[in-house]
Amino acid sequence: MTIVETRPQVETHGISEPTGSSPVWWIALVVAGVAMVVAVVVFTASVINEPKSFADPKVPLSVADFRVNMPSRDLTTGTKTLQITNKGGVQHELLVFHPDSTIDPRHLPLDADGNIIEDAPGVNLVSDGDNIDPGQSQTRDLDLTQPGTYVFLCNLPEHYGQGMSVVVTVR
Ligand SMILES: [Cu+2]
Repeated sequence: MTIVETRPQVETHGISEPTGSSPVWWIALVVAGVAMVVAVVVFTASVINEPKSFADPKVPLSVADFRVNMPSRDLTTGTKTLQITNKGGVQHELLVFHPDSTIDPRHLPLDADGNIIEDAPGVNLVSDGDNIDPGQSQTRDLDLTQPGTYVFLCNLPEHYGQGMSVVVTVR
């Protein structure tokens, strides 16, 4: 009898000790909880505010094998000066299209070889330039006063199909 009674007493002490210090744990939990809520609110606010449009009138960008690298996929409206550098090992060009709502900007109309039909209805080529040799640059103005969706791409044979395009939102 005495041995059986002693064992539950020891176990009860073991449980009651942490319960006795529970105010400290509660404060720690509340502080941690508040910190988490603050962190989530700050993070959410930063995500909501993050897509700031690139507002500089000078837009530095590069073409490479086989990518178009923009400083941002969001640009403000206005007249821009494109500063294009060919960082690849072969010639590239930079075309800009302003497709209308009947065209999927990610799937511009293609010919049988997989190149964009530049004069297809609705694709609206708005800027063209000479081919750019590797390591060379080209500067030209681009009218982006109309908000909407634009596609920056290279349409040298098979380059579009290899991923040389970026869809850009102007607002
Ligand atoms: Cu190219």
